[in-house]
Amino acid sequence: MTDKPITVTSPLLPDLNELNQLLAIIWDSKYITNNGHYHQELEQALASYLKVPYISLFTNGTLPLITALQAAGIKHGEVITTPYSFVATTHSIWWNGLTPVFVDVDPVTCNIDPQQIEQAITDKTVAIMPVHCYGTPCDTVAIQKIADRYHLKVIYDAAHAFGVEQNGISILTAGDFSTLSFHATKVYNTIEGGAIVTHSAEMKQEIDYLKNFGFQNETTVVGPGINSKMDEIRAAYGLLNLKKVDKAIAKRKHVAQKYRLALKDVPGIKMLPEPAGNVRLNYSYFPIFIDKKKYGISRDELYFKLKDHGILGRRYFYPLISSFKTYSSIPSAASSNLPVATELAETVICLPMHHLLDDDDIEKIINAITR
Ligand code: T4K
Repeated sequence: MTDKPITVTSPLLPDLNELNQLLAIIWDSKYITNNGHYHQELEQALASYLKVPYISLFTNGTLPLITALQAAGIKHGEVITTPYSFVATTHSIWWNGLTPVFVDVDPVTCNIDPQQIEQAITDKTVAIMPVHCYGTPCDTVAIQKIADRYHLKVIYDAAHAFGVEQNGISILTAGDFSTLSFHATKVYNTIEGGAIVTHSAEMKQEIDYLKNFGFQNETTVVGPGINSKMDEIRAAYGLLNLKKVDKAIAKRKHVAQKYRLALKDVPGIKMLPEPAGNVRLNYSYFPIFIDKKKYGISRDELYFKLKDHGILGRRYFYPLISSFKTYSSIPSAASSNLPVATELAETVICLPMHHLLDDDDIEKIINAITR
């Protein structure tokens, strides 16, 4: 058993010798960014691995959200979104000068509730930005029906949903755009990184212009783009990590199974149900929800007790985005409008979940919770 703190996650790292070999090639080529060889190779490899038609790499997972809204041509209006996410989701709406409209989530999946989406639509609504929270697929069919009925764009924040599939089809093909994060804390990482998945070569082209200042060629700028390109070093790192990601996901699945078995009968601890149907999960997070009355102590008491034992879970996603000062004056941000999300945020702890946890670590975590 290790005395080192057990962190909520640990980055998947490529083999250092293999990385050094690729670095030597990059050094030799002196081509280190701007759609270089490894950038192109990683885009192809990811499109194939993720079973998506078109993907554009980015330097993180926030700029794809900002850029997708721009690529969708949305300049004014309201975007319906979830408050139960990482703050980058809503920030991307704000950075585009659009108004976020928060609606409540489903208590079972933690994802945006389609019925609530429909009720929040006004004549200013232009788009929906759902999140596949913890990698659990949203109700993409219901969301698309609403989007079609009201002519709305759908931009999925799929930061947690790398490799998630339903009936053999990538969840990233839902909506108009899906965005990914390849941050160090994610199932698959390029240190920092991200991507947009789209449906057409034309849209990929548009996105590729926008992530390179809007340059179409040496002398033509098609729009006010930004610089959000991934460099060659991280693309090479990403290619190597792609070879290891399946094994890492399998290890995460093992951890999830152990947690499920050990915690299923603990009074006052709720876990997400395994999704019905043929879903390939990525086990990116393992949230538990604490009912103080039944468990005996509150979420925060447990959170800090675990910390004392060197177990560093995280309260993703507390506080709710809608409760941050930046957003709290928006009418839809009132907690009375978001009772389910408020409850989830106040009761959640994400347990350590990564490929390096061994059975002793898992036992230590389970003992600390069940004792
Ligand atoms: N949309 C959604 C739904 C997201 O969840 C995120 C990001 C985004 C959009 C935006 O994507 P990016 O622009 O970030 O690509 C983390 C991540 O920084 C963030 O990427 C992630 N979501 C969010 C949920 O979590 P922190 O502040 O909790 O991370 P931090 O630094 O406290 O790390 C957590 C633990 O991970 C540490 O205790 C130890 C371990 N760790 C972390 C790093 C960075 C390592 O072992 N090595 C490392 O290098 O935000």
